[in-house]
Amino acid sequence: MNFRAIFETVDKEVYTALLGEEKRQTEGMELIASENYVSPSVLEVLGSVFTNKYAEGYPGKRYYGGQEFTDIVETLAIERAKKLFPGANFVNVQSHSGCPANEAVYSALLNLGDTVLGMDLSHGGHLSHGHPVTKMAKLYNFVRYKMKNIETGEIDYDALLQTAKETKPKIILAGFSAYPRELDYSKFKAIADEVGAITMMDMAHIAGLIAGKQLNNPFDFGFDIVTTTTHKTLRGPRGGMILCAKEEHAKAIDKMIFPGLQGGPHMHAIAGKAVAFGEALKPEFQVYAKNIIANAKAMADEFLKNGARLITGGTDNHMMLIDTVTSWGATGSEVETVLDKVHITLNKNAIADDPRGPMDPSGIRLGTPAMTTRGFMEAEFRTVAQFMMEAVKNRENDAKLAEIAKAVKELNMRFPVPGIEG
Ligand code: DSN
Repeated sequence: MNFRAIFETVDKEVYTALLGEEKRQTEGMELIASENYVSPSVLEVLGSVFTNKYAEGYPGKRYYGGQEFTDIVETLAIERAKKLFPGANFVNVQSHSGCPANEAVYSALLNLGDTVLGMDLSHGGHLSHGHPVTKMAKLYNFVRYKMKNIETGEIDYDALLQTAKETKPKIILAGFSAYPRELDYSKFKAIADEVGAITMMDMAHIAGLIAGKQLNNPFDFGFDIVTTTTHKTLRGPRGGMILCAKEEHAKAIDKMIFPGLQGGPHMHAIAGKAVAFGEALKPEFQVYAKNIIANAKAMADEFLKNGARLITGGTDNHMMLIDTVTSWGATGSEVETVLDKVHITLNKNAIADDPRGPMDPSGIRLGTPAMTTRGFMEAEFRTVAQFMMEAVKNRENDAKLAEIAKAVKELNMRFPVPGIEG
């Protein structure tokens, strides 16, 4: 049966939007550091009958009947995650995404008013690490650490220790959504041990690079808890996951996910996680992870060679942060807008201690996971950097922008998007 043809006749409006999005993704160059393209198998199971099933509880202990196949896929997701991240002795795959995963950990392990020590947002931390606008910041006391040197990305571990001694955090939280360097997990662990804190890492951005054995696994350094999304470098469906070394933490977190914060798990997403984790266990995923980093380094080199200022001076992972005001005399928002015109998608982003506001900050963030999935290698990423710099330089010249847009589209069309028929 041709489901697509049926869909077209039953809901023309959504069908037309779907075609539009497929065209946008095919013609466009996706440089948003947190996005990726899932495999056709993940897409297939996400649109499958698993979406029909309620499965409150956990495998073998559910509140509804008919769980013989949901139990299989959830158990597969858990066991595969344990293999991907050795040291994760207990895994919860039911969290709907990254923010809820972090919220579940705080809610399970903290009392109201307890302190968490996390990375400052403008130095790379995430909203869900206690930014004042969030609900979590009203319930718990979040204190901050920062980079010591913005030009190298070195974290100020001395200040981190000092703050930890002064504020006695219950959790010390590593992890970020805009930081291009590797963390020194052994230093986090030593500081946490000194003040009796739980160690937690939010690896959402780099989960695929850890699974692909290109970056360090926090469990190897004695970390207690790791949270993640499953759809960034890990290349699975949208979703979250919480991994624990110790049973006492895992038990409290499982109870907090269900029934504390969520009802029925999204079984189609959990089945998608199982498929994606199976893919990530294959040797070719390690090659993919290696290419992501090599491509990011090549792209960073191309920007640096041309005089751009990169926050931390380069990258060790999949992402770059560029100070566009200093580099090109354009705000992050202006750069995002002009690049949209040439089919290149990325996001404006605050840089460390940014004097500008969040809707028009001083920089951009970009990354290589999505286009590496499509097959771009270092040469293509260097070309992309050139396209970007050309477009920003000619931002008032519509004829030149049209020329660049055509070249970008031509390059993209040579690299198909998985799951979209050519
Ligand atoms: N929205 C994600 C990102 O872009 O980093 C984090 O939640």
